[in-house]
Amino acid sequence: MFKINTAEFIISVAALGQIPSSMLPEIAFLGRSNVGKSSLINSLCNRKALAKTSSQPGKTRVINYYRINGTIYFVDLPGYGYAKVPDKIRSGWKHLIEGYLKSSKNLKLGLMITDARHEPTKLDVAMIRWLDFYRIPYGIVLTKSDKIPRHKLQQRVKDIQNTMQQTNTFCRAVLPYSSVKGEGKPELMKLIDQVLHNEVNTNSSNT
Ligand SMILES: Nc1nc2c(ncn2[C@@H]2O[C@H](COP(=O)(O)OP(=O)(O)OP(=O)(O)O)[C@@H](O)[C@H]2O)c(=O)[nH]1
Ligand SMILES: [Mg+2]
Repeated sequence: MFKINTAEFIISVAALGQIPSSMLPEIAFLGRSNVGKSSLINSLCNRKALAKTSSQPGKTRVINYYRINGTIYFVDLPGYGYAKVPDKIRSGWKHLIEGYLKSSKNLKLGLMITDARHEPTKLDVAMIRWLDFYRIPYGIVLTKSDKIPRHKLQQRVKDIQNTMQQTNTFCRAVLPYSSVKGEGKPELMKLIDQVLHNEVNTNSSNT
């Protein structure tokens, strides 16, 4: 089972040219602003403030790299879809996120984070299509699961699983998660472990 022993902040990147060249495998965290990407990183690493979190949307405006166990990178991407952001900044984020997805050769897994209380947005669906287009394996993580009644959560997981089975090939799992309660952590760690150790199961058709 994948276990996190050390986690350290490495670099914030505001432009594609600054992306570190490294051979370490990467796991990217993507999703709308304020869905809990940074909180998820802290929860996985058992740290309170490794990644900066905020109740104010739009906190992460750069790509943040964290090195885990000295051997892999967690990549915290800027949250998209926050309405109150000037167009110019928004298009800058889009450029950064898409540029990263397009060019990252070491990206092993995308974690697409959505708020368990809401259906995935149009932007989430667009992002999922991107991941499929670039043949990047991904998991869909329904975060803030502590804020929704059990039966609704189970129904949402089922609905998304059904949609994924019908349309997508690169989705590996749909997992509920609570960064407050730690729910979903073993399952997510297992998925990370699988992609890091079982290449056959990930990019096998990406030849
Ligand atoms: N109850 C609950 N609150 C959460 C959970 N995850 C995140 N939050 C809260 O949601 C807010 C946003 O969390 P962040 O982790 O900063 O979200 P983000 O996706 O990194 O946001 P940006 O950096 O703006 O893109 C904070 O107030 C968190 O405390 C969760 O699992 N449960
Ligand atoms: Mg953040």
